[in-house]
Amino acid sequence: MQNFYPKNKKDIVYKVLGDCKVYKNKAYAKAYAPANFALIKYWGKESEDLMIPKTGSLSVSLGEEFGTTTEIFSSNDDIFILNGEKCSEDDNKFQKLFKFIDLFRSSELKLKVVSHNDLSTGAGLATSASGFASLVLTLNELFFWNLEYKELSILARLGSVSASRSVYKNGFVELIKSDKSWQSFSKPLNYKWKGLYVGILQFNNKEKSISSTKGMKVTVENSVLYKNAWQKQVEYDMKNIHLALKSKNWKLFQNTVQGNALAMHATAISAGVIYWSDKTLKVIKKILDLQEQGLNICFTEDAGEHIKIISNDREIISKNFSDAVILELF
Ligand code: 2P0
Repeated sequence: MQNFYPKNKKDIVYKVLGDCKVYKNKAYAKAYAPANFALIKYWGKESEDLMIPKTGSLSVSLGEEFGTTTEIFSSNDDIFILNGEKCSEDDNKFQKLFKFIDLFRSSELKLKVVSHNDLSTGAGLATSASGFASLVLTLNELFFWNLEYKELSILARLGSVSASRSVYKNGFVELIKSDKSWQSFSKPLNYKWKGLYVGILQFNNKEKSISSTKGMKVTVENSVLYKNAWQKQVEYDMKNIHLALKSKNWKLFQNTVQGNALAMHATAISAGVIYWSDKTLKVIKKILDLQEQGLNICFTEDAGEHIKIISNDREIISKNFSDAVILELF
């Protein structure tokens, strides 16, 4: 894959699929991909056309229970059913989905796509990640591609950068910003941390007011803090998160994860992109208080008002946040 300079997504698709690019398909395929949440955030694109992130990122996948299941049927018409409801052709979600599928199919092939999210769509709980990852895994079945996970992660990235990390069902995953940046891909990491819990605190089912795609674009264009500091922040945090995961060093983990989330939101806020609500702030302050008392608890927050609480003691989460949906990560 030397000296290849793609001009658009289709060029990348041709390069990745190579010989697989033959238009034959099954009548039906189905696959699941988990949501993931980032411990070291992706925020900002180097190229929007090629979906290349400015930096690497690192996440944890949420396993079998929190993700998206996608089924695809061959059909007489393009149809998209999301969480039991048929999407209109004018709907942004319908258009985004089929624009993506167009990268892979012949113009005659019509498809019915049925997707179900376990978490609220568009609320900042990584449904776009699990959505595009499950779509790519389903297309891999439908079109007999038999691709490696690395290649699937590159294709999922073309739908949504964070989807690249969601092709892996469990564990920690790193998106590597490759030197040949069109090839940026995700890989699973060997670290395991038994007894690590996450509590998802979802305040409502509303879609976020600013999409992540727009929020990060506005940040990249307008935040001086982002321009001067974000890349350095990620490099620093990436080193520390690897050390923390390797040695299961809670304090280093807490400071790194929380610091990275706060830094991401600081850059966004400095550009006027605010995802926090009063509830978010209240929970953050409570967690900081609990840390002052010496408890092992920290938080992260993505592009939405909801909070993910992390602890190595389930009871610390359940006692202090009775509304949190808690899952063990390993
Ligand atoms: C992440 N987020 O690393 C970061 C942290 C939100 C905050 O990836 O434009 O839905 O489709 O690539 O992947 C959300 O952004 O955005 C996201 P696009 P995406 O998880």
